[in-house]
Amino acid sequence: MAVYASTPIELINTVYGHVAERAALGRERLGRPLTFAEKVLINHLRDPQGQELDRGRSYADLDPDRVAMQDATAQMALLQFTTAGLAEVAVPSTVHCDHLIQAREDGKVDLLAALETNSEVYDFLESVSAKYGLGFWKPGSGIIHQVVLEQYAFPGGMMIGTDSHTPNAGGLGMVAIGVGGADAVDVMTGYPFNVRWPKLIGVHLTGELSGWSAPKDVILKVAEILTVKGGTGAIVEYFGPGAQSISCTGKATICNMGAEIGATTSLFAYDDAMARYLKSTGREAVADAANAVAHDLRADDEVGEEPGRYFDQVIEIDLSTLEPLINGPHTPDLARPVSALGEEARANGWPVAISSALVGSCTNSSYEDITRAASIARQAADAGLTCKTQLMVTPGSEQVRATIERDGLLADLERIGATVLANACGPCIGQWARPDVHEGDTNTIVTSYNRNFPKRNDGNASTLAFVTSPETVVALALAGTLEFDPINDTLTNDAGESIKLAVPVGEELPALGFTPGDMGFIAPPDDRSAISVVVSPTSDRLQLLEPFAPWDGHDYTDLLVLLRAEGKCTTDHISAAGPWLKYRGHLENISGNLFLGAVNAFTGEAGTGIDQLDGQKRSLPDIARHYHEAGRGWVAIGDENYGEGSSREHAAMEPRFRNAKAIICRSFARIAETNLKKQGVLPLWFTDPTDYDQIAVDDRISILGLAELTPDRPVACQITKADGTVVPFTCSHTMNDEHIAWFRAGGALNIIRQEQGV
Ligand code: MIC
Ligand code: SF4
Repeated sequence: MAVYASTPIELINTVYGHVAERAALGRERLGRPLTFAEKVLINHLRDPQGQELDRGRSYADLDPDRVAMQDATAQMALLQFTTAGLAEVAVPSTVHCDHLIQAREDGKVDLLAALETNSEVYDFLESVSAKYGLGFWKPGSGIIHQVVLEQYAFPGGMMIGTDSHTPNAGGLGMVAIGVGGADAVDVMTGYPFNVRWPKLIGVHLTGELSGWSAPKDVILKVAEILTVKGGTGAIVEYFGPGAQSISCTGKATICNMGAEIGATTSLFAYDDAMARYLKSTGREAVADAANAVAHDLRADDEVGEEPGRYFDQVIEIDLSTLEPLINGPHTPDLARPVSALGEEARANGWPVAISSALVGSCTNSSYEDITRAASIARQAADAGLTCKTQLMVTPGSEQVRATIERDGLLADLERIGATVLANACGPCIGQWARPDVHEGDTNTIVTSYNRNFPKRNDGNASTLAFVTSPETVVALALAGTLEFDPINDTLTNDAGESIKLAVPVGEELPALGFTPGDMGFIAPPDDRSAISVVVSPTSDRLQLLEPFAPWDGHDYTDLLVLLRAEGKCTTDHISAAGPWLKYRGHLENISGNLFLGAVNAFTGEAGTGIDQLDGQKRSLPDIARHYHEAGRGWVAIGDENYGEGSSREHAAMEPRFRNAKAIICRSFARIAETNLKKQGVLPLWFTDPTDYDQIAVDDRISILGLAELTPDRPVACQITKADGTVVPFTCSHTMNDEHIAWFRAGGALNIIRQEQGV
């Protein structure tokens, strides 16, 4: 399959060719007008006539137009793909090298270091891409979501990506869904993408942003309203006059962070701002094609008139009254006005002095973002101010970096002391060699990123991260303290003068157009027969996968309890990133981080437990290995929204590899739950949430009636207490017949392998 550096217009025309007809079919089937998300989904159904469309209940089979993977998740996805017996991927797919570059000095030095340290992994990804027909974006080309927005996303399209922030492309009107690698393997092998037919949350935007308020504030507000699990199972569709006043990249920021509320995805309807962005990024033909079907690239008119009839929930936001917000620490739904943070920090004993300020990431590194941030830097430098703390800038793509360099914006930021890092994730994902702060040092950082879980940026659980817009990050860096409100307070320069910052001014798009820089795209060669993919058996970074064993047909009895996770148990708690990213292609080695961040109720600390085979206290990955080697199955117990955050399927594959049979929780985040199903681990929900409290360290858990596992029917379980008492309890689950088949086969991949005759 030919894969290019951007989506070919022929592919887009094919999608647009049936959009009107499919929308008409959708209206007929549902007997009502459609929202935009529904139109896109119906246009990508494998069986548009027959597919059941019951919101929040049916599982739907969809055919996405593309697959995108970043280097930290692509390794496991492609290791799985290579065992499926196909000669090439069935849909256009790309790999983007962005997560493995460590921030140490500056962009150039760090990139060179990464090329050396990660050469084995990059070579693997490049050769596997070449062999199976995927496009390969080299290290330095940019962060997956920015590159996708600039090159591949198109209004009304649908894609999946092995990263939770894939919904970034919703800023350009795409249904873009973050998934685990196994879902990507399905689509790359020609199977449909299976997802629950989503509920719909409408966000009605009125008014217009002004002053210090930015698109970031829209999503911080939505996250505050919906909380980290409020979007689960839903698509968030933004609409109303305010939506049209936000730039395409601003929309992308809002959709990107929809991952933080657990939404399946978020999107905006096609409008002029998107057309302008398409033209500016060299895709005039896409804009023309979209204009021709514009009517079906937005909701039907009735939806805007009476949103309550078409959405399951409607949120109203008046952009004119939206204040600049900042969230954190430790959770993305804890927002308050920037002006209120200083006092709150003092009251809570959070350090008000800022130890580092970070701008950029896949969320906030557009041309417009950087112009707004640079406008603050420029006036500050002119007034004799410099940063009172370290300021680091991560451009989202090489195209943005080259353009902001050409236009003098990087120079503006450097004048106040900023360092420009590589076009990569860097400190957003723990890839930050930070000499100034050590484990246990309580300190405050501000970022324009999206997540702020403990250990997320620098691996130190005592770092408190607050998330806000890029321009506010720069203002706070100039002040060096959380006790600064850029709207009302002043700064003092070396001459002792009081300086009031003027409101940030941005440019939506570069007047001179974008300059591509060194793009770094490698298309797969036409003749791929001679390409071989080598994985050294002695490598500590890559390991070929052994298929997991199928279910043996027996109930699970007397499973050990590895831990009872207390409070948040995000994928960062289950499978930490940072230094562990280097093992993303080696299942055995990465299993050394299993649950290291999870607070275990049985020890009261993160990452430790009591080994039930010998009574010793040791690390959770060691205990899991011990159980595995002893041939004992186990369960992990979790609280609400287990697996919140990222798409990394390592959080499901590691327990599977170490012999977990089930994860039993009060509730699950969508991707984490699917990842467990895909690998053949049972995700079970306590029917009575208070049962969570009664699980003790020395309990044994049995899961019964597995031969009769049925959709919508509870599963009988029991606890055997240390004194022999048996306490029955039940769990529900969300498995349909297909998911149950995955469980029986020992994982979805085994079914693909059987069907391919491997
Ligand atoms: C993240 O932001 O947590 C990541 C790192 O991009 C992850 C993917 C991963 O763990 O590789 C995500 O968001 O899915
Ligand atoms: Fe990379 Fe951070 Fe974006 Fe994840 S959230 S893709 S780590 S920049």
